[in-house]
Amino acid sequence: MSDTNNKFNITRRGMLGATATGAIAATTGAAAGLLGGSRPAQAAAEGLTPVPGDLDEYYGFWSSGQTGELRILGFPSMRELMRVPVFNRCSATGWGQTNESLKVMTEGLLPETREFLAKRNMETYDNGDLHHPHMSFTEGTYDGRYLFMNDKANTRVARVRCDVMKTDKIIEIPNTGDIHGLRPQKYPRTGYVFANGEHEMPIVNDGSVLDEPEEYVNIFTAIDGDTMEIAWQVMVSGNLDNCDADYQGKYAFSTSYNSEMGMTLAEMTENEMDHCVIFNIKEIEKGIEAGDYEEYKGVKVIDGRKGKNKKYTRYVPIPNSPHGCNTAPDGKHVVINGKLSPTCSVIDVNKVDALFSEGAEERSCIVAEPELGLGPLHTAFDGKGMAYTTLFLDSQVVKWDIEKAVRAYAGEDVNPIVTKTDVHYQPGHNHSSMGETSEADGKWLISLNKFSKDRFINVGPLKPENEQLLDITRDDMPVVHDGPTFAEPHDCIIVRRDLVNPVNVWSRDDPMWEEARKQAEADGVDLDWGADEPVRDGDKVRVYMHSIAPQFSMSKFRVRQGDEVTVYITNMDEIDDLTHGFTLSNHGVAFEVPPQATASATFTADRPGVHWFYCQWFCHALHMEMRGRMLVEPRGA
Ligand code: CUK
Ligand code: CUA
Repeated sequence: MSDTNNKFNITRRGMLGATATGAIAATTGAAAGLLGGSRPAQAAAEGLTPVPGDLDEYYGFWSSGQTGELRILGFPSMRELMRVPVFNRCSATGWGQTNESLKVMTEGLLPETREFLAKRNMETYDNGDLHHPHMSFTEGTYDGRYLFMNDKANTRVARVRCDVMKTDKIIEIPNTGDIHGLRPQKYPRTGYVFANGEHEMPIVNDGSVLDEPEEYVNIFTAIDGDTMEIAWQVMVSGNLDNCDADYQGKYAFSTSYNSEMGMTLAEMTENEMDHCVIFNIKEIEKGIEAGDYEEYKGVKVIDGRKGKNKKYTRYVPIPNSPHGCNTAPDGKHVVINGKLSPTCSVIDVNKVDALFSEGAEERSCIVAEPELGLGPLHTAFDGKGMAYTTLFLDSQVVKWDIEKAVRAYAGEDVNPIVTKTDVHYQPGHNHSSMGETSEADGKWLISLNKFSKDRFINVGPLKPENEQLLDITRDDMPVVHDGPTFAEPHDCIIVRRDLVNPVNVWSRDDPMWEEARKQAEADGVDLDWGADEPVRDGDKVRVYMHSIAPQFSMSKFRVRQGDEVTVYITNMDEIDDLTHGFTLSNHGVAFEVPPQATASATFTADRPGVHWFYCQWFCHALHMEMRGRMLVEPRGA
């Protein structure tokens, strides 16, 4: 097997023969042929897409689970293009260390969290569990403004600006435990970002309650995606898992396991039926307006628990422990994935109005419940009436026909299952190109598999995950690519590239370094060009430098032992891809400074002597020479 060029032959539709095995043999041969001569030319001649140097048709925005970052892939080549630190600290970019990133990471924390962290000598958390990245919508499709994502580990929601692909807001969600499911409102726009609190908590969690289940609640949160402030919360019964919004702007849906509100495994799985909670957005807004809420930690909380006010929520019984929740691009169907049940339950959104009327039958909005296989977790769509569901236990993806499933449920003798493809192994989420929008195009499906087992050479007991690309333009949906990933993408979206338009160079007016701008102004320094000497302010010293390849504007500066030093670097290069960095050796200080950006870090100078700082981003033929010295004069000298 040739392994060097696998990336470039995997998407080669033209080569795919009548069977998937034939295709694999053919593409392997092609890869071997690529090893000599001009690769791009030869690859092009062989009909490979994309050839080296080609740009992808889609952006893939990938979560990274417990790594805490967002990843950007070129899709369908599956080339990893960028990592955007979000909840994690990043050695390369200085995220979690620069003042600019620390502001984003700390300003949205609750006061008690800050206090708690301060006692541990921490400014902020430096880990996160990022499961669900989703883009803002306008009228049912992606609009390229923002990406939103959850942190299950520390109960937060973050936003990434798509113009610069950097995190600009992180907020902690009060009154709840561990944000899991997250989806933006699709219509008319985002609008709200819906976030599920996974683990139930006593609503006043002050240590006085442990074993009184009736004191525990779960919380559904609506965040204003424009301001990143919490609009309202709804108290519900049962753990909230995943969620999605409709294409009408009327309802949101959350899967909910543990309707028993049990604390142990036995208690949690007692009931045959759990439920899907449907939130009536307009009624909740009216309720907030009318003052029908309690305020907890400054947030308006509506009581939508089972058996309470039925205007706000409805509980649709679903077989034991449903997991994924996916609205189909037809704007009509919402698929609730069974997990412990081999079924998916399909809700017709047009029947939800009636569900909210008095005396409605609890399951009257369910129009199909096909039996698909073992462990259905998540469903993707092709926009042509087909659904693709991952079967965790069967290690398969099943393609099924939504309309046939509806007819079968109505009693007709039809089989909705079209085909099943083996994946390797144990798939969690899957996603199709543009599949969660009204513009689903039915070309590609990615299966995010939790286990790779024997699929790659052994790297020790901790194995990579395995992501597999399936061609869904073909009826037999062959797997056309394998790709290992580090811990642990749960979810992703695949976005047509014309919808995403990042800049190449920062704007000097960017709000990201607002604080630096104000400080420079107060110090009478031009932040763009910096100062010739450090600015002393008691024991605080501020060093303003600019960088233009291959030089920093200061080749040396002096501070005194014990000074609190802030170094501000402004990259005055205007050329795209000309990133500099600033590393101060033996001080744990390092960060990126992209073109036309300012970045800063603060540290205590406590080691007398000469310390070199250098640019750690290879920027120029004289990059190694891009350096300078900090002299720390001993106290009392
Ligand atoms: S969850 Cu990971 S497989 Cu957090 Cu979206 Cu279903
Ligand atoms: Cu500037 Cu390397």
